[in-house]
Formats: sequence, C-alpha cells, structure tokens
Amino acid sequence: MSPSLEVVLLLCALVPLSNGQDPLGWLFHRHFQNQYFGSPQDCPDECDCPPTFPVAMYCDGRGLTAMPSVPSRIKYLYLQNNAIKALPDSALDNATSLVWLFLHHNQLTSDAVGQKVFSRLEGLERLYLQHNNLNSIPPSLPRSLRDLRINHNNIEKVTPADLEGMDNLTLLHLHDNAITDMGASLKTLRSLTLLDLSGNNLTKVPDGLPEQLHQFYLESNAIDSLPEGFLGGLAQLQFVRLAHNQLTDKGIPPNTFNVTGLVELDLSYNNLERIPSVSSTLQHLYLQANHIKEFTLGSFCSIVDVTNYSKLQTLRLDGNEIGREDIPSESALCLRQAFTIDI
Ligand SMILES: *[C@@H]1O[C@H](CO)[C@@H](O)[C@H](O)[C@H]1NC(C)=O
Ligand SMILES: *[C@@H]1O[C@H](CO)[C@@H](O)[C@H](O)[C@H]1NC(C)=O
Ligand SMILES: *[C@@H]1O[C@H](CO)[C@@H](O)[C@H](O)[C@H]1NC(C)=O
Ligand SMILES: *[C@@H]1O[C@H](CO)[C@@H](O)[C@H](O)[C@H]1NC(C)=O
Ligand SMILES: CC(=O)N[C@H]1CO[C@H](CO)[C@@H](O)[C@@H]1O
Repeated sequence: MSPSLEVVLLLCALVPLSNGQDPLGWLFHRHFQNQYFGSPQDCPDECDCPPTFPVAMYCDGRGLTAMPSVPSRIKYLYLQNNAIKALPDSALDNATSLVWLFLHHNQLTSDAVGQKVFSRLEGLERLYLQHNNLNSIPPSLPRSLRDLRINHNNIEKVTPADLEGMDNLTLLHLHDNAITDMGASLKTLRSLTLLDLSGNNLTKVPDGLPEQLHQFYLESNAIDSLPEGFLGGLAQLQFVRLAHNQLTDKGIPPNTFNVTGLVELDLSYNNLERIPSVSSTLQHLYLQANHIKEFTLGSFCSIVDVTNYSKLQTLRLDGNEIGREDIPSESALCLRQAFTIDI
C-alpha cells in the first residue's frame, strides 16, 4: 500500500461522513459541518444547530438585523446580542415547541413587535427581552412563562392585562425602565417569588403584592412613603430593598418593618432621621447615608433580657449624623449578635 493511500484511509476513519454523529461536530464552522458532518438541512445559514443537541439553535452575537426562520423542533433559541429590530407576527409561526427564547441585547421597539407573535408559544417558560427599546410589555405573552426579563427598556406603564393569568411566573425583572404606575397588575401572580422594580419612576409601592414574594427590590425610585402594613400578608418575604428613594420618618407607619421572616432590609440613601422599628428576627439592616441623629435601642428591642434580643448581625449607620459615642452601653445585650456595626 502506498503511503498516501494509507493517509486517506486513516482520515476516513477519523472523520465520520455519516449524518452528524460526531459529538464535537457542532464546534466546527457551519460550512465545514455541512460538508463533512451533515448539519440539519433546516438550520438557517446564520445560526448553529448542534447535531448533538438538536433542540437548540444558536444565533447569538452574529450581527443579525432580522429574525432567522426557526424550525419547529427547536426548544431553546439563542438570539441575544444582535441588532434585531423587528419581530413580525409570523416570525415564530413554526416555533411552537419553544421553551426558552433569548432576545436580550437587541434593538426591538414595541411598534415593531407583532401583537400576536408570542401567542402560539404555549410552552414558553423563559423569555429574555432585557436591553431592547420596548416601551410596553408585548401583548399576548404566553401564560406559561416562569421567568420574564424585560429590564433595561423604556417601559412606562404595566397594565393588569399584561400579566394576568401568568400563574407560574416566578421571576419578574422589570428594573431600569421608566415605570410610573404598576396599577393592579401584580395581584394575580400567585407564584411570583422575585420582583425587581428597581431603577424606575415609582412614587409609591404597587398595590396587591403577590403573596409568595420572597425578594422585593424597589431601590432607586422616587418613593417617599409606604402604605400601612404593606409587608403584612407576605409570609415568605425575606429581602426588601428600598435604598435610594425619598423615604422620611413620617412616610413610614409604625411597625411597617416589624414583620417576622424578614432577613435583610436596605433603607440606605433615604431621608430618615430615626431608626425605624424592626423585627427582632431581622439579620441585616442597611441605614447608611440617611440623616439619623439618634441611636434608639427600642427600634431593635422593646424588652431586653436573657431570651429577648435582636438577631441583627449587620447594622450600617455610616453617613448619618451620629457617632460611636451615641450607642448606649446597654446595646451590647440587645444587639449581642451584631458582628458588624458601621457608624
Ligand atoms: C415555516 O415552515 C414552512 C414550511 O416548512 C416554511 O415554508 C416557512 O417559511 C416557515 N416560516 C418561518 C417564519 O420560518
Ligand atoms: C403551570 O405549570 C403547571 C405544572 O407544570 C401546568 O400544568 C400549568 O398548565 C401551567 N400553567 C400555565 C398557565 O401555563
Ligand atoms: C423618570 O425619572 C428620570 C430621572 O429621575 C427622569 O429623567 C425622567 O423624566 C422620568 N420619566 C418619567 C416618565 O417620569
Ligand atoms: C414588634 O411587634 C411585636 C408584636 O408583634 C411587639 O411585641 C414588639 O414590641 C414590636 N417591636 C418593636 C421593636 O416595636
Ligand atoms: C417581645 C418578646 O419577644 N418577648 C418575650 C420575652 O421573653 C419572654 C420569656 O422570657 C417571652 O415570654 C416573651 O414573649
């Protein structure tokens, strides 16, 4: 056998010519794939469809300005980091198996998103639309969603119809928009555990907070007062962030934060002059950069004895109008678990 024929035979053994059986095939450039591994015929040229993971299609970061066509078998579609401007009604006609749809970091505007484009995606669970130019939540989003990210857009208003019936929605990222009003849109979200509304233009806390809420982020809005007992019915709530608002003592009804279950409360960068009363179970309290003039131990402990003390571990009071000398000596008993007190 001549040496050159040996080489050819060896290559044939190494490069499978049959239909995409090679587990590393998807790593190669598509043209190479087509030639040697046989990429699925229905994969658009501008995307990658790994033969080893036939339900995924990767079209991210390719400078796309329009939607590629999506084969019906695709469940996981990656379209982020492109310059896609429009999502016409027919764009996802065949994509009825989609479970994840990633469209973040594109140039979508609400006018260019079809009214019905999402309506046939009955199994969609994850929709990422953050960092686009949307000024409203697209109509007819699938009610099957579990994780909706639409932060960093220009949304001004959320209406009840936008989110109604999303019984399984667990995570809702709406931060860094221009929302002034949430109306009663949250009430029906019975599975919601994380609500991020930070970086908007809210002047008040939305009504009807979902009962399963666990993390509630409202920092960097324009809220100056809180409704009476607004954390009352939220038995799962552990993290509340209200930093960078315009809260005053007058705007916080007594015992607003004296709710058991709360683990972390961030009230930094507001206009408070007093330390609000908090539950003895609270572990981390951030009050830096307010105008607090007095260290009121009663805000943490109403009674102090062997069994009654605060569970506070972190207390930040730096950037206020008090100093270390303002902390009364009996604090040691009440705040016996506080490892960090910054003043
Ligand atoms: C949907 O599938 C049909 C048939 O394969 C095809 O002709 C059509 O172009 C597809 N539409 C889109 C938007 O991909
Ligand atoms: C929510 O999830 C359950 C269980 O997976 C499913 O049966 C139900 O249809 C989902 N609800 C919606 C509105 O899609
Ligand atoms: C939202 O707040 C920003 C900064 O505070 C302001 O520039 C903008 O005009 C406000 N937008 C609306 C819609 O109120
Ligand atoms: C918190 O509320 C309980 C009753 O629910 C009350 O006994 C306690 O004194 C309150 N704590 C503070 C610091 O006001
Ligand atoms: C406010 C509070 O937690 N009070 C408790 C203090 O400790 C006694 C027992 O010593 C409890 O009965 C109180 O409920």
